[in-house]
Amino acid sequence: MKRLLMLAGAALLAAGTAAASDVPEYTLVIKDHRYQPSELKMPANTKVRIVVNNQDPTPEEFESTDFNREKLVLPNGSATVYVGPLRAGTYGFFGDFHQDTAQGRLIVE
Ligand SMILES: [Cu+2]
Repeated sequence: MKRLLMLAGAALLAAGTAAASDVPEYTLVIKDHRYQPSELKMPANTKVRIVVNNQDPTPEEFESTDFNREKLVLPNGSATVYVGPLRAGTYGFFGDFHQDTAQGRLIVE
């Protein structure tokens, strides 16, 4: 009985690990208050992970009203944001602290 429970636990753990690594990951770099790249293509109806890497010496906030996310990214730091699943379309995002230059969009198709 004890052995059976341990096996069940191991199976759950393995399933969790597989699910996490199955999420497609994209990287966005913030440099000179701009997103690089400024356009990210990603699959429709799929949950994705975006790692936002801020290479500026000032904080930024990764934000989108189109897909409703807001995440602070520390100077020379990274933050992870889960997005979607989204329907096909174009979704804007911006850096809340430098909206004049930090603009980008997701092309979901
Ligand atoms: Cu904000």
